[in-house]
Amino acid sequence: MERRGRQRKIIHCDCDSFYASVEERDDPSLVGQPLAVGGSPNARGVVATCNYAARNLGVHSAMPMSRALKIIPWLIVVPTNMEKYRAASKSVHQVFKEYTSLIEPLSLDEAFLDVTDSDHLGGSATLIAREIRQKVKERVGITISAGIAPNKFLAKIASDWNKPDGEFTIAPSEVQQFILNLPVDKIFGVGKVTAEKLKKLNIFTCGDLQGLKELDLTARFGKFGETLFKLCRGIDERELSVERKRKSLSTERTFSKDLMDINLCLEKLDPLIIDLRERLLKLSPAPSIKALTIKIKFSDFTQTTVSRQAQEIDSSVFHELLKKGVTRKNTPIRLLGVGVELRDALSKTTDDRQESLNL
Ligand code: DCP
Ligand code: MG
Repeated sequence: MERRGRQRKIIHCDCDSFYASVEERDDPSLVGQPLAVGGSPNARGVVATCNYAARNLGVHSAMPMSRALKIIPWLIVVPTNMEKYRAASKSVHQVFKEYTSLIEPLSLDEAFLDVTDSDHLGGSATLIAREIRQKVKERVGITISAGIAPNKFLAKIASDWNKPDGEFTIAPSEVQQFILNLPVDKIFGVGKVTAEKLKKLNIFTCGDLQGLKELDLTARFGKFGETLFKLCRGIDERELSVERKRKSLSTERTFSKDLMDINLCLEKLDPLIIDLRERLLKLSPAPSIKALTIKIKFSDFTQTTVSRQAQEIDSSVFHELLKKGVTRKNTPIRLLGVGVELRDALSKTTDDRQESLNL
């Protein structure tokens, strides 16, 4: 892989007390008051999140609302309004997109950004993170914290370091020093059970963990031991899982003998349509079709495509498109293809007015 071995620049962004911040933005009288967003205490609801004023008094996410109210009787409780949070999330993610297309969204309020190849602000990941935080504040009206580091593991830890409304950079040269004192339970995958096991071995920090040989770790923790060996040294090679939206899907066939007439072409088209249908069914989530497309390559290697807007696979539409396409040249056909264009694509719209003929 090209990028392997290169020093990467990863930013982890995470909005602060997200739902609560959106509610405070929309009702400034809530600011500074302990506030919880979530289900009603009577209906055994739980705290989805709470602002830092409530956290400082001991309330936290996933706590029963009735318990939260026992801890802070004057706690203000606001019901969740997902529509509002989704809109805010969209605006936040819009800001991310201004800096890189390599984004791994983790939840409504959280994402990894790979800005290794970004030219913004002289390529400084710290300055990019700062500008993102500023823009989110201005445009969305909430605060977001950021962690900047050479990999996902460290970036995620760093975003929590100065929360709320903070940022923290772990430069490559600082990784070794930083990791030494990091408690082992900060490593993802190290839950209570593993942390307890390690404690019995007198291992509390990543520095302590570095004292164990890789073989010891795999003997004790299996495959996870290998991961632990790397993580406690600040090494995490995971790439971002970037969601790439499929814009189209197609299947085609080159024939061993050129097809001489339209009936033969129509006959060869049907298995291709069946294949396309099957491939579409395998896509998850089920995509929404925008247009059907026929591709024809003539024996002189010129090719043409014909498309029409459609919501579903329809053999008769493909047949019509084929008939239209073959009339464009009086030459035998060496390849036929069928395809669909999918919705939510950034590609140009395709309809009968935009047929192309690349002769
Ligand atoms: N959430 C939820 N139930 C949970 C945890 C979270 O409904 N058990 C929702 C509410 C949060 C949002 O997801 O606002 C984001 O989750 P985070 O873990 O990022 O928490 P916050 O953004 O609220 O706080 P923080 O400042 O710690 O990021
Ligand atoms: Mg958050």
